[in-house]
Amino acid sequence: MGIFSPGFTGRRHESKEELPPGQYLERGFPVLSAGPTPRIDKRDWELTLVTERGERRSWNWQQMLDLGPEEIATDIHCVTAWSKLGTSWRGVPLDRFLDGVETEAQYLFAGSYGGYTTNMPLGELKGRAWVAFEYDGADLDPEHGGPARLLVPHLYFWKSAKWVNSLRLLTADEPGFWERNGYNMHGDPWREERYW
Ligand SMILES: Nc1nc2c(c(=O)[nH]1)N[C@H]1C(S)=C(S)[C@@H](COP(=O)(O)O)O[C@H]1N2
Ligand SMILES: [Mo]
Repeated sequence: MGIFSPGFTGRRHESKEELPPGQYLERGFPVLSAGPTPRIDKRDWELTLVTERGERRSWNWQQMLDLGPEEIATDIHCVTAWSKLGTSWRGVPLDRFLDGVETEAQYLFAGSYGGYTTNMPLGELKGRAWVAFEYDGADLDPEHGGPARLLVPHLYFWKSAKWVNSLRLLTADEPGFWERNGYNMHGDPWREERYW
């Protein structure tokens, strides 16, 4: 039932315009951070991908932009039960970072400045995950993960690691910060995969 318009180049609209079970509609944009907000200058920002064999690739801010960002229109769902419909973002698809990477990995383990981590299955992220750096036409606020955060809107929002700076490819699943504290290893809001 999702709306997807592949003909409209450079823009992705993936809003179901519907609330998953147990969610309510939020008009504001709550901030949920497990610790203090790190202040990372774009000039110092770096993202590192590490494969299961220890091969590494890194991007600075400009190199990340050179991968080709796109507009994203999507709904987001927090496990604390708020959802926002039709939010607008700009970000680089995860697929671009994985281009040409040889891997047998089945899981992505994202890490952030400040130490936050979260895990998710890699196979379902094609076309559905971004490194996002703009929200609603403006630079992403530090409180919301700026300069750049992961955006994985088909899973509960705790999987969208703010201040992302590492992407580890794993062959065996590993719990991240909230997953070690009882949150679901997958986190599909349509199946209410909230906790273990
Ligand atoms: N680095 C980091 N990323 C994080 C979090 C966090 O505490 N630290 N909280 C997660 C949770 S539980 C949610 S609901 C969303 C909240 O994002 P927001 O503060 O932009 O609403 O970020 C997720 N990403
Ligand atoms: Mo959350």
